[in-house]
Amino acid sequence: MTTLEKKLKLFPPTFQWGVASSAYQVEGAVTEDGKGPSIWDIFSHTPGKTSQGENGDIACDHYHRYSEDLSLMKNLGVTHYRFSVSWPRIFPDGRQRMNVKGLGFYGRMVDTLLSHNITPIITLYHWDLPLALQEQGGWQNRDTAHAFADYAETMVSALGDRVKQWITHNEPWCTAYLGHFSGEHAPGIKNAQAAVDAAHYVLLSHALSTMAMRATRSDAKIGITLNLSPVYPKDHSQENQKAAGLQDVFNNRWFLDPLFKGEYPDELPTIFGVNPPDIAGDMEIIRQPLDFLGINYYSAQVIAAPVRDQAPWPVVHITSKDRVTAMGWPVIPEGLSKLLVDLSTHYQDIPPFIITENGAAYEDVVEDGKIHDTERILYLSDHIAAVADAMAQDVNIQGYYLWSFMDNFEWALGYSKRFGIVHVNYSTQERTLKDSFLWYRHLIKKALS
Ligand code: GCO
Repeated sequence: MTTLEKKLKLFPPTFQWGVASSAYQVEGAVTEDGKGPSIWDIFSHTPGKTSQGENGDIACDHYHRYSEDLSLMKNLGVTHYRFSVSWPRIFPDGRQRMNVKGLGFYGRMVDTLLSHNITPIITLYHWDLPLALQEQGGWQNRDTAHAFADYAETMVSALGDRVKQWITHNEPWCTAYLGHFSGEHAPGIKNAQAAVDAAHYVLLSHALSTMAMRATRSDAKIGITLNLSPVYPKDHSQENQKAAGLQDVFNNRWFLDPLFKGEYPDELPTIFGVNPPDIAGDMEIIRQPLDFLGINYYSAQVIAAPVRDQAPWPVVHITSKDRVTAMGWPVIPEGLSKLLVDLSTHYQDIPPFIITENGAAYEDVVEDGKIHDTERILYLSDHIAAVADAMAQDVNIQGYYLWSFMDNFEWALGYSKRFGIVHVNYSTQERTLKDSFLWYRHLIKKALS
């Protein structure tokens, strides 16, 4: 028996063993059945924005092949599937005009999952904002928060009888920072004030939608998913601890503090050089009680202060690159247990956790129709063991969703990075099970037996 198998008894029978995906990364069919354009449709078609100009027009063609894909998922034996809804399929113009055909697609997905005994968990925003809303200022416009609450309410009214768990936003850090500061993601804005404002209105939209969904269905379980990355100072020197502290604000506390303390960290203006909007009453609204916190964990960082200051704030990453994924991300499983234990001690009002994403990209090689992705198996096994270690320290963790079910469109990196446990041949759309699929299937079976 492996060390991980010994730890499996720590997982309760109700534990959610899942896989995750997102609409724009897998669906394709970007103009089908009345879908409106999203900011990612435009961004990915703008020269120079994605690796080799790749886009999600076809992606894994999941919109047409969902039935085959969900059968594979049944074969995998997962208890849960986390997917996102494309907002512009439901509201092609951002608001008001509802597209019944778009809603129909997600209704079919949900029914198929339930017929396979797989419980759906839906993310409402995984970055594909309707273009029509971007044209009115997108996340820099407070009104977008209200449009989002209306969309959330529509979804819960339509599917809330069958879907009980809802995630408002996926990784607001990426929406704010990558979308509005570094410009690496749609809508490609590069402005500190825009980033800090977008973060605020995304948080507000999270809270307004949470209230609207609860008013519609009191049995809806609602959370938000943050990408969190713990920070270790290089040593105990004061300057390195300070640098690590700033990085922790940037990586984690920028969103955690408003959600669970009702305030922004004091250091935020030091990092961005600007203040968040100071609007009376917003912080109290943002601090809605939640049913769970979704955590996406990939890696951790070791941080030191640089010799000279560098923008936007003085820290340097010196994390060891001994063991890295194809993304160049260091493999640090113990960072996940540290994160979970630290969060539950530092935030008094924090709800139970669900690991909504964890996984790794590697250079997969297809040999005789097989993919022996041993590095991915090791990554997954070490991280699931880290979840068990946190549970052994009394941290309440309700689920683990592997990112990702199948290879897909990795945003600005196009199709160059493969995170799936199902291999996708993008020329033929053929699916091939990787060894990690077989390994995960075996693990889930053991855990549930
Ligand atoms: C994110 C997203 C996913 C990514 C995954 C790998 O974390 O960026 O939720 O859409 O594909 O994380 O980078």
